[in-house]
Amino acid sequence: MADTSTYTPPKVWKWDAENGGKWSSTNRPIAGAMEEKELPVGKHPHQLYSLATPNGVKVTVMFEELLALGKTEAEYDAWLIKIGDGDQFGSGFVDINPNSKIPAMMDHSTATPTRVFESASILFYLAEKFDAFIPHEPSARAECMNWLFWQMGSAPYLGGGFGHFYHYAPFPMEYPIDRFAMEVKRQLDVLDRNLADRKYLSGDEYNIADIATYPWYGNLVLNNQYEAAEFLDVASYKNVVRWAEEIQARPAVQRGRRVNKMSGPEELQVQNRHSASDIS
Ligand SMILES: N[C@@H](CCC(=O)N[C@@H](CS)C(=O)NCC(=O)O)C(=O)O
Repeated sequence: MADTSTYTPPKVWKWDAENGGKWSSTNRPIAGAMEEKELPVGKHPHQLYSLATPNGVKVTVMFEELLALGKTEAEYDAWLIKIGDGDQFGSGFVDINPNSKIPAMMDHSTATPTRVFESASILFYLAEKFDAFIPHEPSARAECMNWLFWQMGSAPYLGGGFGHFYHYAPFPMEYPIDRFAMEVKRQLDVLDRNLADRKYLSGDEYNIADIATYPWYGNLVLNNQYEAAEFLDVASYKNVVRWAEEIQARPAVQRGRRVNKMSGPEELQVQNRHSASDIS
């Protein structure tokens, strides 16, 4: 690899707010609220504040799956959080998620409202609350959690690593693209080997491990994000492609993908969702 770097790190890192990257207007090295801003509250028990990124879609798919199963008490209002405009730094949002990242949820059906942040924490909370999409038997439950936690630990290499440098960075850089492409291909191979003799990630049943993993790795192999299908030769991960196609065909997944969406064809966007009829 050619040594093309002209950058020498200073003794102490300093924030360059104008570094020009895709997210430079919102990325910052400090936490906490930047402005007073209350969040709206709708009439349903669950108030979701989110955006249809892979982490956001996990939760809207979960809600739509629960409703499709007939769990009417899983009704929810989904409010759009525009992370490009900095909505995640408003005081109301930070009260729910001190980490200032979507998705975040309030459950108003508990004695005092319960805040839930981190996508896997929300999936687990809803799975336990509605006794759905999580196995009961201890070994099966452990295997489900293995893959759920695998996803949470792995996807940052795909999104923050590979996706950032391949798709969003202001110019192509060989070293990080090479490093993260190698890791993402290794992860796809992990998934592919696991799915060789299993229908779903943790066995025969579709559950929160699949719901968490599809929006990242499913969308990647179906070329729905980063336009990297050819670069990563995703077609060679045949079991992952089979699994992703099957999940993508589920009506609840089709519905969940559209909630809090603010890009793509306008007729597919449901920026705020308050009832089933909002998704035509
Ligand atoms: N580990 C978190 C990650 C959430 C996350 O990274 N959310 C991104 C969108 S996918 C976000 O809100 N970014 C806004 C920001 O970084 O300011 C989860 O799974 O909930």
